Amino acid sequence: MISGRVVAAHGRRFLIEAGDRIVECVTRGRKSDIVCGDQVDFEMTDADKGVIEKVATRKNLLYRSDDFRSKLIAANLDLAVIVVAAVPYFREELLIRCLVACESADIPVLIALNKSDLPETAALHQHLENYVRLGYPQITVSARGDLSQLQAHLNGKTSVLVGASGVGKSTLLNALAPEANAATGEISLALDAGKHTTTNARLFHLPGDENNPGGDLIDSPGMQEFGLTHLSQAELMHAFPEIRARAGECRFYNCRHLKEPGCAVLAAAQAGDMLPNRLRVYQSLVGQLTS
Ligand SMILES: Nc1nc2c(ncn2[C@@H]2O[C@H](COP(=O)(O)OP(=O)(O)OP(=O)(O)O)[C@@H](O)[C@H]2O)c(=O)[nH]1
Ligand SMILES: [Mg+2]
Ligand SMILES: [Zn+2]
Repeated sequence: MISGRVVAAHGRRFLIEAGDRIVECVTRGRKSDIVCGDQVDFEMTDADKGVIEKVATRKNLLYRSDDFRSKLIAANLDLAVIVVAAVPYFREELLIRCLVACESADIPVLIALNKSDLPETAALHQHLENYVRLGYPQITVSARGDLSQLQAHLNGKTSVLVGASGVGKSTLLNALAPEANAATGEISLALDAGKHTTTNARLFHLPGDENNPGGDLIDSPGMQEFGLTHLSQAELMHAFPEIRARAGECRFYNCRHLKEPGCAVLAAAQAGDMLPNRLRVYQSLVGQLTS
């Protein structure tokens, strides 16, 4: 049996890195819940092919889910870099849902506002100050400029780039990891929307030097939605720092912060101490649990 790490997942075929070798592996039977970043044991079945026998227990797993299935993104992460951009558009609900998923999976996050070279970015930069106040580290970068600040956050870690399509995840990766060559696409101007250029998650090594150890960076396909049907009400409440901080201040001990009288969370929102969009997303997530 050989041990290795999953560096790419294409349906039920996986690329496993073992030492300096890359082996294409399949799974036994119909098992397919293996993801980029997984540590696995496999058996060779051919000169350059193998079959995965065992997946090691994960430190954490980032995934989305709808009513029908889970969509695994990456496992064993030290950091999730949530990439946002003002162009083609900023989707705040997607950011909020990514943050909730990372909070509940215990994955540290970094919000990376990309495309700082574009004039549209300034207003978004200001808006994202709200997230800094919530305790989320944030940096502003341009994939076409100096990335040393981002690099510093990635040093020695396994990180994943997540976010909407067209925000520049693959462009950032290409700038950081010369080996990557991930396809980056021109935005379809006609639709004013990002094209889905990346179709599969893929792990790349970041070069290090005498001052930094490099790291590993996983590129992931852009998403339109981030389903969170796997989270319970308690997990949802805990995943919002501004709600978590007010736990116990509501009149009712089992307050769901929807429209209960004496609710400290609703009072905070009323007073401008919670972003309306965040309250709205929280309430719609909790509402879906009970409907
Ligand atoms: N002006 C500007 N354009 C950028 C920057 N980073 C990326 N882009 C452009 O944004 C477009 C989309 O970039 P991608 O890297 O393909 O975006 P992505 O997030 O990987 O998209 P998906 O793979 O679909 O999820 C491309 O046309 C890039 O050239 C940036 O910092 N500034
Ligand atoms: Mg991409
Ligand atoms: Zn309440």
